[in-house]
Amino acid sequence: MQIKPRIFDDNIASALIAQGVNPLLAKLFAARGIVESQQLSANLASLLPPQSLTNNKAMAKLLADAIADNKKLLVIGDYDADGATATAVAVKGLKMFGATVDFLVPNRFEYGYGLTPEIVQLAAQQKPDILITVDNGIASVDGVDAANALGIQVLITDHHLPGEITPNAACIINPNQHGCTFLSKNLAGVGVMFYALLALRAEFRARGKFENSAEPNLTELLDLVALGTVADLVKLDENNRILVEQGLRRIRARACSAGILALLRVSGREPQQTTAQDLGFYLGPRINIVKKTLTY
Ligand SMILES: [Mn+2]
Repeated sequence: MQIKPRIFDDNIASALIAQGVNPLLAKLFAARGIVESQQLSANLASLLPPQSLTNNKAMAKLLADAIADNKKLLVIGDYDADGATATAVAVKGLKMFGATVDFLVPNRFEYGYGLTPEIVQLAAQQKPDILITVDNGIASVDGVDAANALGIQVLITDHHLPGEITPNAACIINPNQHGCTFLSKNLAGVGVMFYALLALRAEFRARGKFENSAEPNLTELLDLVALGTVADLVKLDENNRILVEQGLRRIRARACSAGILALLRVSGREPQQTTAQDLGFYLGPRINIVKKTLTY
């Protein structure tokens, strides 16, 4: 075994100490790229603004129009932990705004990965007006063409790196697409979908939809966002750390999905003491394993 010391800048560590950070922690934080104590905040108010994700405003308008027109939405997910939680966040979140929405998680071995033309054929049987991909879609050039040919609009939410050609979708949000200026490139698929919902709520707020009714409380979805983010092994940068910490707090307070409580139970974990490690090593694998054993 080799022990490799992490290099840190003494000046930064000293500045953190001056800002009230414990001296040992200051060194550890400095070695992990923290330069000011503000970055340690886990407040939701410190999240990057939803409108700063390129195209998210346009996405929100399309979703708000679709919901207002009572269009039939179909979420196209994936069945690893990020894809599954992104699907759940999409369906639960869109329903909070009154959407008519269902989901389809295709068998990767039968239909391939992403929005393939085969999956579009399968989805078309449900007669959706709009397909919304979560945690996939950025590479689905042929699938989006197939959907367009059938008159089905496609909205892509993804975080994977794009290829040279991007699909001809009505809207794409992806922090890693060319030209996206969003400051965190590390959102998981579930985080991207959560950001779409934050922008949608802002759009409906601007349209006066909540003047006589309560705004949906999107923080109720953060347990799932935390699970997908940790299980997908994306970098826990400042923005992701806020999402995960807030989700963990909800899980510890048992203010979370019944599914997460059930996974904790079969894992022999106490909800009150849930850590990111539990999400990564006990819960995530219990969702991911399904893709190897399930034949549906
Ligand atoms: Mn993912």
